[in-house]
Amino acid sequence: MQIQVIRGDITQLSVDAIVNAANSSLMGGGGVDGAIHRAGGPAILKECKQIIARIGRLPAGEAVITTGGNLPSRYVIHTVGPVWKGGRNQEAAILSAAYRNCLKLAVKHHIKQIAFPNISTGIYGFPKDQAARIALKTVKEFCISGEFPEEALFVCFDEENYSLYLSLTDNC
Ligand code: AR6
Repeated sequence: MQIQVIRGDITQLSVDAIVNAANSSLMGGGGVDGAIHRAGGPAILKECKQIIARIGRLPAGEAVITTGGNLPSRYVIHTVGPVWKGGRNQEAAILSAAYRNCLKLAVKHHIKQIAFPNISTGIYGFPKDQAARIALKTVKEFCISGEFPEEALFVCFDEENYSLYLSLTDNC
């Protein structure tokens, strides 16, 4: 899998799928979630409501897929990262599961390019350095497990995450 690090707004990307750092209600929120729903329009929320009617809530670490609505990207994969509570509440394992389950959904839907925001590192307060290491390790390990998307993009919105990802990958 090719791994790319870029800085910018994930809603502007034209890829097969972008990932949303949502909450368990899937009803939208602030941060990247708010930006995706604003830019993607009501079709995304409509599908989220149908999913929630079926499953109740999306547990942290799991992922579901909807249309990209008005976004340049075809799909949105919604996942829920862990809320940081000090690090002894399975936060690392849940964050890793969130990335992994997005990748599994991508494979299932023949998605070749998947773009991730820095899940949990905003409102949910996960330390950025640890989160970046977990994200990269999970994506790399996924490649050993069988089928995988051709390209994973890490889209960093803030300078701190961007510098971290660059320092942890080869394209620095
Ligand atoms: N494009 C890419 N990354 C972005 C964008 C954007 N347009 N906007 C923010 N980020 P956050 P969380 C980055 O808070 O921590 C929501 O209310 C941001 O700089 O969006 O997983 C949900 O509904 C940060 O690095 O998500 C949940 O309630 C990263 O995205 C809660 O926030 C994640 O920050 C989820 O919190």
